[in-house]
This record gives sequence, structure tokens and C-alpha cells, in this order.
Amino acid sequence: MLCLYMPETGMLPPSPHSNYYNAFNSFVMKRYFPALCFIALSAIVTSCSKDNIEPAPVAIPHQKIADGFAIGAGVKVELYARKALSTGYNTVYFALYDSISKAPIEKAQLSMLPMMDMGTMKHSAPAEQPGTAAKDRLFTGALVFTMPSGEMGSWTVEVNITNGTKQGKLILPVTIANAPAARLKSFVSKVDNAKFIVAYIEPSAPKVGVNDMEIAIFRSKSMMEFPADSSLSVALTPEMPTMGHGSPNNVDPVHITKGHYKGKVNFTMTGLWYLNLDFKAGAAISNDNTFFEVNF
Ligand SMILES: [Cu+2]
Repeated sequence: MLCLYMPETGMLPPSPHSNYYNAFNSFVMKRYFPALCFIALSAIVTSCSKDNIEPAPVAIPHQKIADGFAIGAGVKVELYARKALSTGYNTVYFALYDSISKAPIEKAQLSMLPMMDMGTMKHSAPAEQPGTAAKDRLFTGALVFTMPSGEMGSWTVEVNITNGTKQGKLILPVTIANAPAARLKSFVSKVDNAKFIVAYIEPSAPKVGVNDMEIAIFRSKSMMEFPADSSLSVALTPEMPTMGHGSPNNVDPVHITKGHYKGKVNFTMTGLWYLNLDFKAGAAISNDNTFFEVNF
């Protein structure tokens, strides 16, 4: 349609009453039709890109989850993550700005408290607190959400900030999606009935061959206390349940720091794998029926 709208091109057809008109029209259409279409298309493309102005390039390469002001601390808080928050282990990033000057804040004391309000009761979840210094303007920590948001309840993250001598807090409502494959398991120890939470961290992008493996283990001491645990030893046995085989050259995860255990998992082919994990307290079996599914 646009291609037929000739005045756009700056060419004026002769009067429609002249005999010359039809010949002129058909000549113009045959000769210039592709060019006219191109011009019209360019106009559409140009106007589209003008209408949808691209956001200025952001310095923070993550998805913004929530923001707000920690009033007493005089700080604007922005919460980021690599993707939408979901059940399991989420690395989170905070950018802090002076609420008046807008200048980035590189040093502050920041603590997070995830809370789920389930109506009749409230509970928290494991959290790894950011350090006091930002790196590339971000304070990095982790939140381990134990349930999705929904009819059961809703999540908030309370952020307490000490900015020099000023203190303030902010409550950020967050929505937690249910991870497509379970990325959080829990068990009760056969040794002492202690409750443990195991979070899957790596491999986050599994590939055929040897992958870095990482899990984090927390003790579930109360509704509010989830200290990192380093007391267990872990044995890893990958298995392809539909094919009845495992793989060689795996490395059992060992405790590195703050409840994080690192090892290697070898996927000899694509498909559905179970990462069977046996947990021991000393020589005694704490749990031997936990596994994570990996399908790729
Ligand atoms: Cu809950």
C-alpha cells in the first residue's frame, strides 16, 4: 500500500485526465516499484527504531529484580540477578547509590533477610551475605529460596544497610518462580536427625564431558537460622536412569568454603542424568537417597 503512495517519492504524476497518464503510471510502477517499496520499507524501519528508543547501555549486566530507598541510610538500593529469581540458589547483586547525589556507594554494611509470609506463620531461608566492599559497583551475595511464591505465601527480602554513620532498612517484595527442575533438596540426617538443605549450583550449563560441580549445604536449625554446613562428606554417583549406566572420572565434591562443596561430574552423553549424592557424617551415613536431575 505504501509503495503506491507516490507523492512520498517526490515524483508528481501528470493529470489523471491526460492520455499520457496511464502509460506514465505503468512505466513508473514497473520501473520504480522495487525502489519505491524499498523507500517505503526504509521509512517504516526508520520510524520504528525512532519510536522504540533503545534504553541507554546499562553498566550492570544483570536483570533488575527490585529497587527502593533505605530511608535512614540515605541509600537507593537496586537488586539484580542473572535471571528471574526461582526456587534454589540465586546469586544476587546490589547496586547502592546515595539517594541525593546519586553517586554510587562502594563501601557499606549490607545484610539481607529473606522472609516468607505464609499467613499463619513466617519463615526465612538460607542467605549468603554480601561483603562490605562493592566489586564493579556491585555487592554480591546469594539467596536460597525454599518455596515458590504463590497461594502458599509471598516472599520479601529485608535489606539492612549501614552507610557510614547512617542506618536504614528496606523491604523488597520479590516473586519466586518454581525452578523447572528441582534445584533444592532437603533431608533429615540418619545420624542425629539434623535437617539439611542442599542447593544445586553447578553445572548451570551442562555439557558433554567433565563439568565443574558445585553444591551448597545448609543446616536447617530453625525457621530463621540456616547456617552453612561443612561437616559432611559427599559421594557423587552420576547415573543415566533410562540407560542403566554411569560415568567414569567423577570427583566427589569436597568442602571449600561457607558450605560450598566443589567436585567434577562427567556426562558421557546428552540426556537425562541423575546426580546421586550420598552424605556421610564421619563414617556414618547421614543420607543416601538424594539426587538432582540434569537433562540436556
Ligand atoms: Cu514458605
